[in-house]
Amino acid sequence: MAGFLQQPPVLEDAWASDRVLRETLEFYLGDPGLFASAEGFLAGVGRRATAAETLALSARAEREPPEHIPFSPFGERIDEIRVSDAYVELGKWGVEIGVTALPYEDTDYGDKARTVWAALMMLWGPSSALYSCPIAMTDAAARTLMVHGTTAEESAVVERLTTRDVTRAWTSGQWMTEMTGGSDISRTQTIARRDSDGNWRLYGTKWFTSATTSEMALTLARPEGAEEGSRTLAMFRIERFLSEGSRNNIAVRRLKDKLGTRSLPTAELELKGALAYPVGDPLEGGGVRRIATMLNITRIHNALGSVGSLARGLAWARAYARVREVFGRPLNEMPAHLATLTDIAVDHAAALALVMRCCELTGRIEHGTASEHDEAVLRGLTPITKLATARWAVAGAAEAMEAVGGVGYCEDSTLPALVRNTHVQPIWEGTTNVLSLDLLRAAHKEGAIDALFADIESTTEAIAGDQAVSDTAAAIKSALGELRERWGRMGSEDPEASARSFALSFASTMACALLAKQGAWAAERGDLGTAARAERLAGRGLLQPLPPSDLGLGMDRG
Ligand code: UCC
Repeated sequence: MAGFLQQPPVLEDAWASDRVLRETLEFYLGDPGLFASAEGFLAGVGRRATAAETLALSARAEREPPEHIPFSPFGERIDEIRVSDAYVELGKWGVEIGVTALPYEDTDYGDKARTVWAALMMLWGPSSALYSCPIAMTDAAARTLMVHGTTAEESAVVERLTTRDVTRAWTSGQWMTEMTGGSDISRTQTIARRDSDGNWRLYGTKWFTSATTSEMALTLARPEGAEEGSRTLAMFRIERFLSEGSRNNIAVRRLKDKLGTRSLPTAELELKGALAYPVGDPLEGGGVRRIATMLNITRIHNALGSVGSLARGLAWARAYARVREVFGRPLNEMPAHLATLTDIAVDHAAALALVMRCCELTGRIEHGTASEHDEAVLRGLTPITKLATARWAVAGAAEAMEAVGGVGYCEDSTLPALVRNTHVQPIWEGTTNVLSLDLLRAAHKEGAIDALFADIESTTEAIAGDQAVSDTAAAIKSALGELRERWGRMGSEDPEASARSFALSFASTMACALLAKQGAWAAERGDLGTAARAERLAGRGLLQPLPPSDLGLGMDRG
């Protein structure tokens, strides 16, 4: 029977087809020689990221979820977690191309290494079948041990976490969440007890431990006898196996049955006197402050994951629009459809701008070239970037699935997995509200809001006279005026209810300023795309509605 057969969409080369990513990297590097050198290897990664074999590995990892084997055939407790070899292979590829190593290597990129690395993550991440999760925690643990560690053992661990040699490479987990709270860490119940031989042992239950096959983790525990609250918690390094190869006293209660991230093991663990090594003096407390170093890096990884979801969703939607015909016209010529894809593209560019700025500042801090202003900006920019990009990604992934129609709703299109996996973004490493409250903490403790205001204002001033973006600059200025007023009002009332609306508005305004600056630069080189994206972002409105005045309505008490 000769009938209609839809030509399948084919994903394009992830680097060669992503003009926005290439332009953004070139802009942030600010040096054609460095860009050419980065492009030399990113082009190869981009080709492989969307090659049929890689996509097949990704899809197989999604179909082969981890398995918990509690006992050996003869009844010995082994608590083995088996993961798909496709997932492992995608991880090895990542380690070899430097997803954990590049920021720590001595390269010509200097303090721009994080920027090049961000582009690398944009290419590898969406095809990694969530191996990006252990990589996030590995990178963050390495940085945390470099900042807070002092011992030779800690340096040796950092070397394992940052090597490209897959035969020696370790990954790290982050065991923080307990049944008492994922957000409120002060309620941590795990106790650290010191043995007569001076070793520390941990007793407690960790309720969400992702990438549980990692060789080590950083975790929090309360030294026995220490006061309640978060200040007394200490940070520990813990390894799954002891030096002689036997298992540490860690039992796997069960694997979580999650909406998405199915290729990735997330377990509940019982620490039954597990040997652990304090990072710093555990009796001093300060564990939350120390593990916050880790959180700030994983939050940037989270944002990279969100940009990756937007990029991959958009790539599928574009691929489909190129081959699909409707009402006698190619789908990619239908104005309604193009308007929808344009708004996903604007969100993608905005999210990419925010995360690139975070990586630029992180690179400076890591290389000792950051100013105090840079540090304060990054402290505020990290939570708003994480919270806003996650929300944009959830909306964008759903929109991309809709753009592929009924086939997009079917598992074998891979779009349902994209949508499921993207839904974890606003949840892991702090929800939208928790991060909005973190912005308030950063404002009060580290002057982050003042630094962010100053940063956006100086960026906007610098481009106000540039014809390609002058209207956008005026819109940013007006949003900034309103944001300053709102911030002033928040100082005289309880700011918590307004925190979310304020943080989301700040994120859009900051993203718009960054895009406008990049757009002005690109316009001089003859490309008006980014200026147009910035204009569209501003045209959609940079400010969120104020919070409801009657908070009782949420609980039906109004
Ligand atoms: O539970 C989770 C699992 C979700 C499901 C995952 C499934 C699959 C995953 C797939 C992955 C791909 S995720 C939830 C993880 N939990 C969090 O993200 C924590 C959220 N909570 C927070 O962020 C809180 O704000 C805390 C815990 C960081 C702080 O709470 P406290 O107890 O109120 O602490 P303080 O007193 O405000 O802060 C303690 C110290 C202070 O410094 P000092 O001691 O010098 O005064 C703070 O300034 O820590 C400092 N601090 C920070 N410093 C707090 N946050 C930060 C920060 N972000 N940066 C720098």
